[in-house]
Amino acid sequence: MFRKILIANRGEIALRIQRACREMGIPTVAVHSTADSDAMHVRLADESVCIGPPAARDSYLHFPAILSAAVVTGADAIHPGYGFLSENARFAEAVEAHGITFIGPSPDHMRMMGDKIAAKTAMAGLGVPLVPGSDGAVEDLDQARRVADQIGYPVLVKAASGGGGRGMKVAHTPGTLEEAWSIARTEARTAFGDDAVYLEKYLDRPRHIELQVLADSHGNVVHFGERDCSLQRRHQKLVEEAGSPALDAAARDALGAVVTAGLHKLGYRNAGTLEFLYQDGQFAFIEMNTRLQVEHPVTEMVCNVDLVREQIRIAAGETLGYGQSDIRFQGHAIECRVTAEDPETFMPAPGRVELYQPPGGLGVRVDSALYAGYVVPPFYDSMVAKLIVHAPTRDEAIARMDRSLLEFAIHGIKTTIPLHRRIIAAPDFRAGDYTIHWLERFVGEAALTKA
Ligand code: MV4
Repeated sequence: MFRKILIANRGEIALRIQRACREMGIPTVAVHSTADSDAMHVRLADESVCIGPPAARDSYLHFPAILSAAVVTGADAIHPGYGFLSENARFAEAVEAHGITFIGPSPDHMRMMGDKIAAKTAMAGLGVPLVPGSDGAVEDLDQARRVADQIGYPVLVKAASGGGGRGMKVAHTPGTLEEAWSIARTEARTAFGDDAVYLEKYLDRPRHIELQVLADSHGNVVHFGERDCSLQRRHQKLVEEAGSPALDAAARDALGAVVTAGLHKLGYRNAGTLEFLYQDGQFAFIEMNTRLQVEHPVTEMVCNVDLVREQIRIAAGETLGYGQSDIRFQGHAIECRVTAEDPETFMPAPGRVELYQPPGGLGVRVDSALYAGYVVPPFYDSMVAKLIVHAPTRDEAIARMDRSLLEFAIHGIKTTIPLHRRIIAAPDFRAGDYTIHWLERFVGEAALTKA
């Protein structure tokens, strides 16, 4: 096992990783920018190193600062968390070049999944279902026209290096393909420095369902079921649930069997999440994330597993020690991501937390690095807390989330707690009847009734 783990992140996820390490008896090193000297992840770490000024590119993204912090403190492993350097293959290589273990997949697998075309090609070869589309990259507009005619409109032009919805353009008719094509390519070039694009059939009302997997370095691969992440606004997820209200056990088992067999063949290692669009009873793979995800707690609650502990054990070369039949799905879990934003305009609202009173009781979990007196800095992601509830049934989980949101008091800054209360009360949400477009309509309607 590792002697000391450096956590290359901040906020609630740095704390989450620290908690797993402490329970495993592994000392931790926190790194922080000058804006985070008073942060909870620094206060609770065994050791901390200041790695630079507030701008992430000069601190949390700065290879030399993080690597030197690991070397001087004698850390023998680095956990990247999510965001920042978590999916950076060059960083993983640099870590390994220093004789330090990167807690994650191999750099080659990270690079493969970072290229959406390579990821789709690999998954197709492994029997994972895809959205109908181009076979690899589309080189020019003529080829785009031929592919679009073949798969049928509407089509989506997507950037190979894309993410967060950037470099993605829909063409509803042949007459609009040229414009979609050139906008997507330009956006891809400016945002990612790579203008490679591909084409897919545009699905107009899918759910976003993702599957959590773990693989050890001895060929054992298991899945921990799905999360429904359809409730998003501008590619920011607000609410996630495990399992999906749209799936039954048979559908989950079938998808899980295909995916775990595929990743076994691929030789994948550590945690991974496969993203699917789900429409009309069909799954279509779109992307794979090679990191721990923000919403991992809902999976932990229904499967009674510590995914961070498992990531660390796998990176240290241990075997999983259990198989798919040992993994049971118990009850239902829901997560609300609370951000420091105006709940109506979504304007960032950093500032001083005057009072912090998290909810409690049976089946309630709060992952947060907030405390009374803390000043939320303006430089980073606005998420300040994840409220996760677990209950035997979905209806009971909804009731538990409702009362937990009522108990949750964060004073001094604006938060999205009031919006979460409205979402949880919405009949469509209660019925599990929503797609990736539901939330944007819901918040749009609210703005209209106000005006
Ligand atoms: C799609 C799609 C519809 N059809 N692909 C958005 C970001 C990227 N991860 C994939 N995305 C989408 N790909 C096809 N063929 C709709 C989206 C999409 C979306 C997907 C998941 C969650 C939220 C979304 C919001 C808008 C569009």
